[in-house]
Amino acid sequence: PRNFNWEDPLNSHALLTEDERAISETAEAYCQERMLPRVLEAYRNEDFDQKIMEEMGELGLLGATINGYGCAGVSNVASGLITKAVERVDSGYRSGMSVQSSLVMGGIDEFGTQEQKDKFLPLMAKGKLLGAFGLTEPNHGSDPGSMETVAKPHPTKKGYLSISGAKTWITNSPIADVLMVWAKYQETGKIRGFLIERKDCPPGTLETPHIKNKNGLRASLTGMIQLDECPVPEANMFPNVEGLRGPFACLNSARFGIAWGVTGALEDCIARTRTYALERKQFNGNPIAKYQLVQKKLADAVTDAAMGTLAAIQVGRLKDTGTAAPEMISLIKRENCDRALRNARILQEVFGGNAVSDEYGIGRHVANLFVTQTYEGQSDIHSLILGRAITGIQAFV
Ligand code: TGC
Ligand code: FAD
Repeated sequence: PRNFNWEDPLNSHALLTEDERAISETAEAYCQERMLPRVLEAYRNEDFDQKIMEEMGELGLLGATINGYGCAGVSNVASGLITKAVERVDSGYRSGMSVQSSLVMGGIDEFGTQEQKDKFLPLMAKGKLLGAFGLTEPNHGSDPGSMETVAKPHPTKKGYLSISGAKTWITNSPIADVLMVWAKYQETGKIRGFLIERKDCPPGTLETPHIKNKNGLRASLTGMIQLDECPVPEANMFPNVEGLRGPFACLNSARFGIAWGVTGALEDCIARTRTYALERKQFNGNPIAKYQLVQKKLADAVTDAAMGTLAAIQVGRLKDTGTAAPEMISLIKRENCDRALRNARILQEVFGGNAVSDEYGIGRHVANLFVTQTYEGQSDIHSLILGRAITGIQAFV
């Protein structure tokens, strides 16, 4: 039978369970009906509507792979499908969700004490408490191991640590209630994770200034985290994880999510370009979709989106069985982000001058996809992670 579907050319749908299909349909319906109508204004005004997190919470889309605490406990593939639905609308909305779900809730679920889990996870699952993840610093992005933020015993408050330092480019930081900050613990010199609650910080010890005028990811809020001898209870430190393994374990899930999400953004670029190319006529009244050069652009993009989806499903299945190596996640994060960005840039050409109008959506995806290629390990850094695994020689320093 000739059942080729350009929207799912390799029939990845056939690899999904009934539950995964149902979750995907729920997420896609919410995103298309409720999120999409808001994105143009949000992007123009650099405005993130916090209600979106609560709406996602009501639908069970936050921290979806976590078992218990009001979370859905779904497969990694199902969570990838949710991410893809959100990023089909906008990478910025997916960013807000990734930080909440994969980085902060995922980190608390993996490394938190029972008290920390009980306190934060149920409210975060409902989107009523918002999280941020602070690893990157002004002088240390690709190399977080050299971070300068430090946690030392508090000089006056017993049972408290004092944290000082600056984090930058932090998604959600201007509005986050709980900030997961990674700092060097002075006693051992090792990196440890801390949960800093905004409401408990005395004035002047925590500032989270908004980084404005971004030229990508404008529907997501980004800021700094500035800590000046901020008192943090010792009970808010993750007890049993030290070194970079802590933040990188959180990043494994978030990077996996990005590999899924960007295929959603690319698929939206494909659908928008196809519609435009069929409607726009040039030379003898022909739709530009008739011209081979335009068709090749679509063929390349559809091929890369299909391959990216299959690879993400495979890694998701391995992740469910606990057998996904971090290098596999680096492989799909790098490849899917690079391909999505490259194809989106080329598809943008099909819109001619209209590509410059934000009404067409394609320019927004291109600007966003640059950021996806940069954060959570820039693509060249993932090349070096893979190169190290292939050769046994590390090339970072
Ligand atoms: P290296 O020697 O490679 O590793 C140090 C320790 O960490 C362990 N480890 C991992 N553990 C779990 N999962 C992983 N993926 C891991 N990778 C490494 C490793 O076993 C070792 O453990 P131990 O116990 O022996 O100490 O460390 P390195 O300093 O040489 O690392 C180099 C490099 C380049 C790989 C790493 O620093 C890196 O990945 N850099 C990229 C930085 C990054 O991804 N930043 C992300 C910031 S968060 C963010 O961008 C959120 S955006 C969210 C959004 O808005 O969507
Ligand atoms: P640099 O590390 O200075 O790198 C600059 C360039 O040099 C890159 O191309 C890099 O690949 C290259 N390079 C660096 N070292 C090497 C090397 N050894 N070999 C070859 N090339 C190299 N961080 C968080 O902690 N939490 C967040 O929520 C968060 N959200 C973000 C949101 C946005 C919108 C953005 C833009 C960033 C966000 N980040 C966040 C930060 C992001 O993770 C960093 O920007 C990223 O890790 C790169 O670090 P850097 O910007 O310092 O670049």
